[in-house]
Formats: sequence, structure tokens, C-alpha cells
Amino acid sequence: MAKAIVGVMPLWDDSKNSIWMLPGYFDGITKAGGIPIMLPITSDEAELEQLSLLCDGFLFTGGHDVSPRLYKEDPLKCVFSCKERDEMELIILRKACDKNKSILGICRGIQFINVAFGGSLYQDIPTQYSRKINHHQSAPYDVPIHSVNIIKDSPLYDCLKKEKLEVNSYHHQAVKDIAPKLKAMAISEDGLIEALYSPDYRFLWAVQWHPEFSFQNDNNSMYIFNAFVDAMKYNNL
Ligand SMILES: [Mn+2]
Repeated sequence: MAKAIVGVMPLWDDSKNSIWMLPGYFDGITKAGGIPIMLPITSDEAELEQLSLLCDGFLFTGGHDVSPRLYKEDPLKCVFSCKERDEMELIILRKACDKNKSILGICRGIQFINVAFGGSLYQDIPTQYSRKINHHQSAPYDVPIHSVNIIKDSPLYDCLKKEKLEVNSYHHQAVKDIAPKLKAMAISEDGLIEALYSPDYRFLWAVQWHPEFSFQNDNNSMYIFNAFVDAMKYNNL
């Protein structure tokens, strides 16, 4: 059987003026049975339309902050966004949803998807929310640093069958107001939303932690990649 093709959002390096990729995103998809391909940064509608037809799913990766202009705020000084990624991802997310493709967001991905659906963000957790727990760990990144409570009536609970999960954490922004069409799936011990989904699509999940750093040793991280890629197999949904 042909494998599912997963379009992965490229990361952007400002100092090298170059796209780049973290191997964990690719390796997690490969281990789950999919073929990852990195998309170019473009806002050409026709090219993105073709890519949205080619791919069975899309991974919205981590990276730059989402521009606060997209949720009608002025950016704080510590916020660094990438206009080209924001523009491209708005187009590809719309096309992916229209075609009911499988969608997974990680870190920036959960923030971006929430904003694209009309939600808002804390621009900087220590400044605007709380310093109670550390959401920005240092290396190694494959070890958990805080826990999240998984909401029982959610697909993440159905997947992992547990109410509490230990996760890694490497983010300074977080979901603030949840977009109307999205629902929370996991909440951190200090009350931040750390996973979202939409019941309106085949598979639209997003997590604030980093399964791409931990899937080699942590089954719960691997199960998320598996659920994402498995959802692509049923093209008649
Ligand atoms: Mn966190």
C-alpha cells in the first residue's frame, strides 16, 4: 500500500537566511509509516493548491512566534515572527481544512492554528501569565519538565488512555483565548492550554509540547505521530 505523504512546514533561520529542518519531525513521521517532505516557503496560491492535493497530511512545526498582528495586538519586544511563514501557513491551513486533510500542530503549530481559527495568544508567558512553572526548559529536550491534565472527553484521552501526562516544554508563548471551532484536550498544572483539537475535521490536533524530541523513548509521543499518520489512510472519510 502506498504510504501517506506529509507536508512539513519549513523552519526559517534568520542568521543563515535559509530554510532548515529538525530531524525529529521527519523521523517521527517516518516511524509512524508516512513519508515526510519539507514544503517551500511560498505564498503562491497555485503552488500551494498543488501541494495541498499532493499531501495527505500537514505538520505545522515549531519555530518563530506567530505575529500578534494576526490577533490584533502590537508585539512585545521579545516577540520575533516570520512574516513569510505566517502568510504561507494561513493559505496551506485553509486548503488543508477545505480538503479535510490530517493536520498536526506542534509548539508554534498549536499557537498558529489557534490564531488562524480566530483565537489569541499570551505573547510571553513570564510577562503576561505566570512564572510558577518553567515552560522553557534547557537541553536535553527529551525529558519531561511539567505535567498536563488530559480532558477525558477528548480524542487525546481516547488515544493515550490517561488523565495525566508528563511532557517536555520549550515555549514562551501559549494559547490564551481558544478559537471558536477548537476545543482544549490538555491543560498544564498552572492552567495553560497545552493541546487542542477540532471535532469538525478528520484529524486536527495540536500540542504545545514536543513529541518530536521524545518519540524515540516515549510511547505517548509516538502514539501522537501514529494517530496523525493513521488518520491519513482513510481517504473516503
Ligand atoms: Mn509547557
